[in-house]
Amino acid sequence: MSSPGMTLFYSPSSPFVRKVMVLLHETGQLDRVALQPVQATPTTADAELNRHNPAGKIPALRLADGNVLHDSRVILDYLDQQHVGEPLIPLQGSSRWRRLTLAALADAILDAAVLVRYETFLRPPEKRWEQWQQGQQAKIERALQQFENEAIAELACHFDIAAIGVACALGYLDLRQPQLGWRERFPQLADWYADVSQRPSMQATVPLA
Ligand SMILES: N[C@@H](CCC(=O)N[C@@H](CS)C(=O)NCC(=O)O)C(=O)O
Repeated sequence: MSSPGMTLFYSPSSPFVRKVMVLLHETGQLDRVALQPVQATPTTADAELNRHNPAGKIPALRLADGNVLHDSRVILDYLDQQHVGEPLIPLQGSSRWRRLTLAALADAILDAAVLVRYETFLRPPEKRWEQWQQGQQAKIERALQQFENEAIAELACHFDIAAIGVACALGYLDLRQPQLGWRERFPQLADWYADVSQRPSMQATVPLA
């Protein structure tokens, strides 16, 4: 086993970090990356992380030469170019733009769900804004509806950048919004997720609260 040359600023509960971890598993690159645990929220600063990523967000990936990559989309693109197997991000053509668009919609679920988490967990109750939270939930539900109605066959054909994003988004909803009941409303997505969540890469990265 080679010694890790890269360092991933990491939390076991972050769904954005999970996407990176799943890709590392899927492409056989786990032993190239050391994990550096970080507590990142808008109200808890980590000085080292902030120096590397002024946005103060994880994941960030420090390369062997000291350069740091962020955010998760850039890291996934970089890591996907560091292995010899079939790329998980199509290199060109219409499939590249379609798969990246599906992955971006999965990220939009995560952006909204992480903001809802901060609103309900970090923000003092007297400062919460119900309508704003409902607006974030509506983004999540519209995105799930679109995956259910228009993208199941595409997700099922290849466990790539798009499928990894959607799988990590669903895993995060299970962690933070177990009351959502998305499986009843989006049964095709539920069947697809039941299947992909058996993959070793998904099993090994189940988020910890
Ligand atoms: N667009 C970023 C989002 C990353 C993100 O929101 N990460 C969360 C953890 S799940 C974070 O670091 N939050 C800290 C903050 O918002 O200050 C990406 O794709 O990496």
